[in-house]
Formats: sequence, C-alpha cells, structure tokens
Amino acid sequence: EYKFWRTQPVTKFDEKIDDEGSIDAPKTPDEVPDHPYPLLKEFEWDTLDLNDPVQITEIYDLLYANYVEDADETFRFKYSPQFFDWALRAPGCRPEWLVGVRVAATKKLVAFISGIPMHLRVRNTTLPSAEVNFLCVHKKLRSKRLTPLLIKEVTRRINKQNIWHALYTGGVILPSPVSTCRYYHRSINWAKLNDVGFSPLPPNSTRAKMISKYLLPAKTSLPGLRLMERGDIDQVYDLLVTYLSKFELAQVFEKDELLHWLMHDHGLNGKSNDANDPDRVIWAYVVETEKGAITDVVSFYKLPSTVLGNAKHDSINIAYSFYYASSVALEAPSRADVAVTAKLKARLIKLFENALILSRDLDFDVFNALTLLDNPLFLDELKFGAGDGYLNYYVFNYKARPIAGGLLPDQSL
Ligand code: YNC
Ligand code: MG
Repeated sequence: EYKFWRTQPVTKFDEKIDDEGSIDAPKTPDEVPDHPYPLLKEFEWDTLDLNDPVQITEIYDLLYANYVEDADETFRFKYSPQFFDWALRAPGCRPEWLVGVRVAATKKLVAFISGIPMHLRVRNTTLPSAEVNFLCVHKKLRSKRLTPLLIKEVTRRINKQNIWHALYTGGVILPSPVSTCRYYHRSINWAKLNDVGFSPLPPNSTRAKMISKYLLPAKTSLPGLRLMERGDIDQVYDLLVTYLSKFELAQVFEKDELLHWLMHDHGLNGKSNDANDPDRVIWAYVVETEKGAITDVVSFYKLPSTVLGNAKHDSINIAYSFYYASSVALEAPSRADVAVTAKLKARLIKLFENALILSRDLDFDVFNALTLLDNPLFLDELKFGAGDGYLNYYVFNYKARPIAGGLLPDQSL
C-alpha cells in the first residue's frame, strides 16, 4: 500500500502533528540531480511549449481522451486550448514545469504533469510553492508505475528552482489530505441535466416541478453589478486579499497574478473584454457603488463536460465558482459573531443568486461550488445539492494540522 507515497515527504495517515513545518531537511538546488530520471527506453521526456498551438493540441487530445471521468464513465472534462492558456500560463510560469512523456519511436504524447508557481499560506507561514495539476497517463499505459516517475521528475524540476513545497488536489485519497471539500451542484438547465442523466427525477416529483424549482429571476438585482475591467484591479486586490486573510489555507497573490486569474487576457493586447466571447474561460463581476467604490467581486470559470453516449446532447456547460469577496465579510473577522455572519450570509446569497443569473444568461447548464471559503453560508439557500464528489487538498513536504474550511479554489477536479 502506497509503495511510492511512503517514500515521499508527506504526512502519514495516523501521524500526530505537534509542530507544523517542512518534513525534509533544507536542501539547495545544486544537491538536486541535473538530469531527468531514467525512463524505460521506449519512452522519452519532453517539455511542452504552450507557444506552439500543435503542442497545446497534443495536451488537449491526451486529456480529452484520458483524463478524469466519473464512476459511470458518462462525463469527462472537456478542457479547451484557451483553458490551458489560462490555467498554465500564470505569471512566472516555468516552461520546463510542463512535463510530457512521449513514445520514443512515434513521438506520441502519452503522459503529462504540470506545475505553476504560487505562494501558499498555511496559517501564518507563506511557502514559495508549485501547484501541480493535470497529471494524466494514457489509458493503455495505466498501472505501469509511470505516475511516480512523473511526480519525481516534476519535483526535480521544481526543486531546481529552489522550491520545495507544492499544493495538489484530487479525488483520490493519498497520505494525507490537509483538508477535504465536497462538491455541490446548482442546476440551471434542469431539463437538460435530466436528459443526460446528471440530475435524476426525484420520486414524487415531476419534470415541470423540477424545472420551476430551479427557475431564476429574469434579471440581476444588485445595483452596480458589472463585468470586471482591468482598471478595477487595485480595489479588487485589496478586497480579496483582506478577505482571504481570515482563512487558514490560501494563495498569497501578487497583483499581476490576481489579474491573470480573474481576467486572463481579456482587455489586454487589443483583445476586447467581452462577456460573450465564445472562447472565454473566466468571468469576474464587481459591484460598484455610485461613488465608484467596489464592494463585492464574484467569479466563475468554464469547464464543460463531454457527455458520452447520449443521443440528445454531447456536452454540458459547467460554471465553477472561483474567487469572490464582499466588503460585508470584512466586518466579520471571526465566524463566531452571529449578527455579522447573518449579514454576510444574506449578502452572499444575493451575490451568488446574481452570479447564477449571469451564468444562466451565458448559457451554463449547471453551477458547481465546493464547501470552501464561506460557501456553506449560501449553498442550501440557493438550492445547490450535495454531489458524490470530494476534493482532497494536499501540501507536499509540509506537515500541518487538518484545516476544516476555508481553502482556495483551483482548476482541478
Ligand atoms: C493522483 N491523482 O497512489 P502508491 S489530480 C497522486 N495523485 O502510488 P501508476 C496518484 N498520486 O499508492 P496509473 C494519483 N493517482 O503505490 C494515482 N497515484 O504510492 C499514485 N487518470 O502509479 C498511486 N488525474 O502509474 C500509486 O498509476 C501510483 O497508471 C501508481 O496512473 C494514475 O492532477 C493516473 O485522475 C492518475 O491519468 C495518472 O489513472 C491515471 O493508474 C490517470 O501505476 C485520469 O500513483 C486522470 C486523473 C489526476 C488528477 C492531479 C494532481 C496530481 C498531483 C500529483 C502529486 C504531486 C506532488 C507534488 C510534486 C511537486 C513537489 C515539489 C516541490
Ligand atoms: Mg502507469
């Protein structure tokens, strides 16, 4: 059991944690091997170049056919080239952290793992880190222990940059999650979700009743709600950074990083900031007062799922809740303050009801959210239903006591 993971600097399942901190003794990059780990001779390492559309397509094709499916194999993530451009080209990204394995004879890409740089705060400690994601091995090469090699190779390349910690998430249980969140789903187009088998018709209900249950108001209701513009970043940054400071596990952003995560390249280099751009992956909206103060921000990203073997629909359009903040939350430094929590709850219900209306107008079929940040305050009220999926959060080379709620959203399942 956990033959590979037992050898790695991660907390054991039964480990009792007194002092939080790094697991390995400190090292320097020159102690790290200069050359990649050996592979079986039919395979070779490669570095994927996102400036080359052909290579983006290769990553896309590998993940499209071989990435995460649900247990019944009906749905599969439908990552787009634009999605990778957003998720993998964060400020400071290192080209060599996009690791591929190719078949030596044919050069076919058969495995992939990625890292991007980030700063991760675990309680009061901020760690220069990598976020590791999009681990994928071709279906025909499963159970051949390629995964430990991919992990060791990406670790080597990250360590070479003097970075010794990483954040990663997954549906699988490994030693040991620092936290676990549950997926919640809010139907927007219930009829379509029912057609594809995502939302069963409950006993004692009817299609008409279910459709009307999920009806949303015709128009948004928050005065001053509008698409975020690049010029909003100073206010949005202050709001979000202050909000995130109350959580025990969070990303520490530089301003350019936050701008990337909320706006990608919209409104940059001659590209318009158009909510209806068909290639758009990330939407952020702000609430602005008449005096120009930004009081709230809410965002969601698009990651459709392919529907396998359905006569009527070949995909569902899914919005994933991403970063948000409200000035109301800043009044509530502690969750124990009942009155302020009630006020925050009311505000978040309004903010996310508006986000649901916007996503309906953008043609999303379902809006997903995890039980992180202050999400538990609005999920039930807005008719999100608990899903089957859980997302485990892991920190590499760092032991930390479990963290109950309040985590960062990311782009993986
Ligand atoms: C997984 N998801 O336990 P043991 S999430 C980590 N994350 O090792 P083989 C995983 N480890 O138990 P297969 C893992 N899944 O013997 C399996 N493992 O110690 C471990 N699926 O290797 C597993 N993407 O190659 C076992 O397994 C060992 O052929 C077995 O391939 C697994 O991106 C996989 O779900 C997941 O493509 C690649 O099933 C394959 O079965 C697949 O024989 C569909 O591997 C797609 C999928 C995973 C999405 C993700 C986060 C990845 C995090 C990796 C860990 C990073 C650590 C930090 C490194 C940087 C450090 C610094 C500084
Ligand atoms: Mg394998």
